[in-house]
Amino acid sequence: MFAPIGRPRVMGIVNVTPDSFSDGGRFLATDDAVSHGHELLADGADILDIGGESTRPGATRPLVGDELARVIPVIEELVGAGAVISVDTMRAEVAEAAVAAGARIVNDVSGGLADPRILEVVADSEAAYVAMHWRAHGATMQRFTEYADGVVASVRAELEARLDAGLAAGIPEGRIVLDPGLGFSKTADQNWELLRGLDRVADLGRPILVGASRKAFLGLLLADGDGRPRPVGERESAHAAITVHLARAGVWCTRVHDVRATRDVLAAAQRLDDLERRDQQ
Ligand code: PMM
Repeated sequence: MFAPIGRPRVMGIVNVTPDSFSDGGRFLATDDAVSHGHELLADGADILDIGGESTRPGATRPLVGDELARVIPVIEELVGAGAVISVDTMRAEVAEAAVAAGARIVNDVSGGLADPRILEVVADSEAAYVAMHWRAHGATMQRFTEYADGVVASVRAELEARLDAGLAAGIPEGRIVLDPGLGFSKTADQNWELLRGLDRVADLGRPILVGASRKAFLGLLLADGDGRPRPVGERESAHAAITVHLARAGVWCTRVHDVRATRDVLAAAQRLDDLERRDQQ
């Protein structure tokens, strides 16, 4: 899963939620989520990230039983189709059931802070663990955007603490991935600073995953003359520039909604990089 392939892995997002800001709950039904997963695989997704809890600012949390009912049948189906599955959850119970159903990655946006037992669940499995930078649940997260040492140094330090917590729980270092958590307790400017400072997070020595796709900071960047943010579905061309940046920064994985567009951008960037390498020889 971590062998170099010359480009970032592309993780396609399958949100099985009624209130996700980016796809508006279109994939709530199991069958719809599964067929969306198949589409993303056909578009070239390396990994599918299946989540049953919306983390949008202000979102309320689902009951654990509802989260399980949303994600487990979808994971079972898509594992059966041979896909590499990541489960997007902050809950140990959901992570445990997902891994039992064949998920190979636990993507925990809270980095073990929301439910620390998740670290033990991962340690007892063979799954990889994505620890994202996080400070609070969606209802309050935008109250916590103060970074005493500047956003890059603070996020780096807080992620290092999550890495240490994962190691202390027994997760082998080689299975841990770090994510700066764009949009989670971050202002738009702070997201840009983090994108610019990715190498300082990468120097913690772990593979990096980044999720920028369709996020609000892109909507603000592309706002119209009256300050109205660009609608969620119309942010892809700006995201393409970020994809090139992520490829150049050597990130392990980019988490996206539009897999096809992302693979296209990566193909073009890779072609140019190949020529540059040739000319340097
Ligand atoms: N963003 C969202 C959800 N899960 N997981 C990781 N590792 N990184 C992210 O940036 C991330 C995530 C929220 O975005 P969505 O509602 O569009 O899925």
